Amino acid sequence: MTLSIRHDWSIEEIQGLLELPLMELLWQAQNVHREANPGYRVQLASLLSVKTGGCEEDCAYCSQSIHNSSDVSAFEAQMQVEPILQRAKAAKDAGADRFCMGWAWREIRDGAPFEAMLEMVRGVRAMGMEACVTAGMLSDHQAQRLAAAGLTAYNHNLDTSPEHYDRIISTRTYQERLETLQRVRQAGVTLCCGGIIGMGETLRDRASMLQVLAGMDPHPESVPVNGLVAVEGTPLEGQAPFEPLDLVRMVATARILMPRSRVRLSAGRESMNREAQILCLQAGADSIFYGDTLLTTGNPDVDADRQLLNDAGVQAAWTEKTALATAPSN
Ligand code: SAM
Ligand code: DTB
Ligand code: SF4
Repeated sequence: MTLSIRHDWSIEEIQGLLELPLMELLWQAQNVHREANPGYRVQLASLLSVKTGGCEEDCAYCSQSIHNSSDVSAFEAQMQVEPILQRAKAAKDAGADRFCMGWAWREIRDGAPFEAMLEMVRGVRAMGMEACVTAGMLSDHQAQRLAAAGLTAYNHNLDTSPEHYDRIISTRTYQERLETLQRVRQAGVTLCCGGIIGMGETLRDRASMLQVLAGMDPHPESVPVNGLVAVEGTPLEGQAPFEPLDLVRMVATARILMPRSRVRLSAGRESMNREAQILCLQAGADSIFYGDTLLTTGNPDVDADRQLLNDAGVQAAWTEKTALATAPSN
């Protein structure tokens, strides 16, 4: 089978995939996944919050917004490069292949914390790991400096569909998100861009978000699929839990739409049983966040994840895939 890479999916086509009988959807996703990822390798990415809380944006799901009243402990290590690199080394020793660092900022500002960020990126790359940063909006010049420091990927999510977006965030527009992504792409850094389910969106919203992602050329090299972690103190704290099989469907559909991207099974695994997580791997997820915490919330512990991968019969992947996905299609 030759994988066809398309950027012109309609919302109806994508919704049609999301609505397929589960077995049929899994079969289609499996065919794509086996071709794109022989051997079912899964990338292990560790996540660390370098600057926690105090963010000016009002994202309704986020514990770190000043507009919400969640209790997050401020881990102020943004100027301290060494402790962060020690955490990166520990992640590498535990088997991680990618180290992702988060700053709860509306946008990056120039100055000492940004210089420290560049040092952290250089240090992680020098250890032989991929380095990913998520820190809000940035300028062209900042994107270029991150690229020069060796940054592998910049994470900036769409979060939801353009239609549902206004119910989730008011302080930053969808268009601003797309412009940030464009700046990252132009600087030659790969994109990590995905979204969240379980925030009261419709099936059409899910299809619409996937359409924006699949419409990007090239596709984002990494597509995180998050299930909402309903954090106390956020406007979404009372949201009904997402249905794990819906996350399986999102992963499978993302895999069909973006055959060569890494589809990253991200937040929400703590509210899924092992079998649902294994279904996500079967549906085409080829990366997980690995380590006991995400940014401010929990994640399955390392031993449980080793056991999970072992029981699923999949191996950890190494870095060769990012380069493959970066090549523009046709
Ligand atoms: N300020 C940066 C930004 O928004 O780009 C930094 C990190 S932000 C926390 C990264 C992403 O994590 C968000 O865009 C969102 O998709 C996801 N996320 C944050 N809180 C979440 C939650 N409670 N449940 C699920 N996903 C979440
Ligand atoms: C992404 O899409 N998910 C990760 C990563 N990118 C930065 C973050 C998940 C955060 C979950 C909530 C928390 O721990 O605060
Ligand atoms: Fe700030 Fe990012 Fe949280 Fe939004 S998701 S409030 S931008 S840290």
